[in-house]
Amino acid sequence: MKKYLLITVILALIVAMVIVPLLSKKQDVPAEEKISATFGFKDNLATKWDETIELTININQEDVVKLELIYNDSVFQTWKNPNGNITTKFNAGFYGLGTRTLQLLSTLKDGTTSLDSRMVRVLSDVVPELWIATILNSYPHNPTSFTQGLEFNDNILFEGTGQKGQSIVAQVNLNTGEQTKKIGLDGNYFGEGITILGSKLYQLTWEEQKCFVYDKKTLQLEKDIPYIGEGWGLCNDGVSLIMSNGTERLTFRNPVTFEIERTIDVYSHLGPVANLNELEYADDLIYANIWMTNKVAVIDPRNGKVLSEIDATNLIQAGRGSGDVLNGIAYNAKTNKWYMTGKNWSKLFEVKWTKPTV
Ligand SMILES: [Ca+2]
Repeated sequence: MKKYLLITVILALIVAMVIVPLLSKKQDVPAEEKISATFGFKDNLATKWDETIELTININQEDVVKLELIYNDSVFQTWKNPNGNITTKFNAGFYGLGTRTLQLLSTLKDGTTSLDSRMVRVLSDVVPELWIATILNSYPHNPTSFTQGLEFNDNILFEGTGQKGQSIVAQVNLNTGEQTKKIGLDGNYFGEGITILGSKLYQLTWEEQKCFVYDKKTLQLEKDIPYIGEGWGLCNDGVSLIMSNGTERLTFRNPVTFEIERTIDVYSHLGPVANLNELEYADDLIYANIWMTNKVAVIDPRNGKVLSEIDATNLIQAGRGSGDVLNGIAYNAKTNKWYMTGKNWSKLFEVKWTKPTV
């Protein structure tokens, strides 16, 4: 009997010392933080440019002494001792198109605060018109040119190309496709967009974070300017350089210092238009190749709204051959003519835009 009693006591001790503490051990998960005031809508919010919406705010505790509505890090509205739920009018287009943060900061009597934070996506109020690119004339294009920038200046065609070891910037004879003057980049650089402003030709690099500045007549390299991030397409409005980086964002830069002056986020009525690549500026509009598509977005430079979308599928069938994607759009202001090509295409086209017949 004593033996069984001993075993029973040992088992009881094991249960008391090991199993019970294990079962009763407090969970390490902190108590759920209570948010004193919350937005009435679920998850995040999508709204349109210039659309005024009604926000409902739920007050979840009685001792809230201050409530602040914060949009894009600025306090838009403040309530003291809010009583009951609140409804307020709000226009998210204040900072233009794009994705921003909307927050409710509530302060309790004892000074503790809590935050309800959401994302707001402001879409364009414009449904883009659909245009079709049709071919007017066909010219030879060097199929070894991995086109990254295409621009006319004083009736001369300039082209910048990519790929490490093959990147160049060149003056090109439109009729023959011959590169009449060219400069090759060091093999460490992958050339991207080009544009000409004043007497300078600017050429971006993809990941090397350097913009090369040349004399536009001699193509002699004068200097390079560092920048942060990727470089894709480049154009200018006569004052600022306008640069794409593969997202929906276009950055306006000072041509001397390369400092950022402003940015716009490019949106249609459906959402952001990303992968913006080669650019062209004409008649107060920005034209942007959309990488990996047959499309060009026509953008209002003031606010990033996509006004039209050009379908260039006709060009793919006629000129791509074994080449890569459509990329390269240039306007000749002297002749009022438009040109497009693609990476390693054997043809470059004079084009016009037409609206499709229904
Ligand atoms: Ca261009």
